[in-house]
Amino acid sequence: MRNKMSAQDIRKFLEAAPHWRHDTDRDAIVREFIFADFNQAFAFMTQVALAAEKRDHHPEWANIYNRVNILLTTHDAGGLTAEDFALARCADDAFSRFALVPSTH
Ligand code: H2B
Repeated sequence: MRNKMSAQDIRKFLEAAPHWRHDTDRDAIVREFIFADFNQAFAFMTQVALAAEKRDHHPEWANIYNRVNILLTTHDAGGLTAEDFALARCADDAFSRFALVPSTH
């Protein structure tokens, strides 16, 4: 069983990754990513999906056109673990590689 993060661990993560927010009802971290268009949003989701599958740790997420909302929590642990922070960093890294201008089709 993976260890749940302490309040201090969560605070530290949020200081380093300020675009994420702690959803205390779910004991999850959430972030909205906004792209230039659907193409970029879906390309981003593909990258995060591959990272998730590799880590055997999967997001709860939704996509509406150019927006992707991600919620991360560890279902097996009933709250946040280091796996959630690691996948959040993967998502942030992937996002940082997108130039937020529409792709040419
Ligand atoms: N993802 C997340 N976010 N939480 C989990 O507890 C989890 C997962 N468990 N992906 C994994 C898969 C588990 O169901 C499999 C059997 O390893």
